[in-house]
Amino acid sequence: EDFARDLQIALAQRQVVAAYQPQVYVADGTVVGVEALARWKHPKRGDIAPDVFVDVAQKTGLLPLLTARILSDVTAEYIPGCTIEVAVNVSATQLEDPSLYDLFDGAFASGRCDPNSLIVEVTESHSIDHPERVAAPLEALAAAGVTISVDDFGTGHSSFARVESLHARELKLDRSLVQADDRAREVAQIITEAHKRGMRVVGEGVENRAQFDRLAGAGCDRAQGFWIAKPQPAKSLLSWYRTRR
Ligand code: G
Ligand code: G
Ligand code: NA
Ligand code: MN
Repeated sequence: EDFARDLQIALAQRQVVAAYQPQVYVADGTVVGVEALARWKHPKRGDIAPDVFVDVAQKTGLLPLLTARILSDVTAEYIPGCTIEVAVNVSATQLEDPSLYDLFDGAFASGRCDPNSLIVEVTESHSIDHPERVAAPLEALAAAGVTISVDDFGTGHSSFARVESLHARELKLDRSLVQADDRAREVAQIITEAHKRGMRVVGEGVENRAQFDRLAGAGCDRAQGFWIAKPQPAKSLLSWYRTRR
């Protein structure tokens, strides 16, 4: 309806933009990369969170346009020679669309997006009904050098079997695990199991030092969260980065 039409216009007019949240190595706190997160700067309603409009985009077939919009920002903000990793989100349902790969291939062809520095985070807002249909685009991305990451691990349907069927080399611990004071053992077990399988682990939603220290103690590779930095425009991220070093 109206909201869907607004979103379509917003995508075309670039009211939807990428914000970037840093990720750091847990071992030494240095910045390893950023996650690109969609933000809708609505002229009347103010900022609209992706939780709200990603659902609408999904129901109205606008997810490919959203991914194209975010990739367009990522390539526009690319700094030659900068080896920082960039993570972008795709919804699980998008994996069934064989043209997903073409969107990324277009970004690679621009020369402003290095597949070896790109992470594609698969968010399972809905379960994957046809594993055989999602395999092809993920395999193609992995073959191009992209790291597949499973988002929100530790909630819902996540399992190591599932992670392997998605060709993932990274998993992101859901913030409900990272923030729980009484789930440190569970977190440590997941990290050990991931490492055994050759995968790295990102802890997300780190909001204080205690949570960061717990991840460090459990051998977590990377961390992300408000305690490190909030999602922000590329420009302010650059000044944050300079003051940090
Ligand atoms: O930034 P925030 O925490 O509000 O994001 C909420 C959710 O929206 C996250 O689960 C994130 O994965 C999802 N999301 C953010 N940007 C995108 C995007 O560009 N595409 C898709 N499919 N999901 C996104
Ligand atoms: O996993 P997903 O892509 O859904 O998560 C990204 C979302 O989490 C973003 O919308 C971002 O704004 C939010 N986020 C990032 N860091 C934190 C944090 O430390 N605490 C909370 N509550 N949310 C965070
Ligand atoms: Na994500
Ligand atoms: Mn997540």
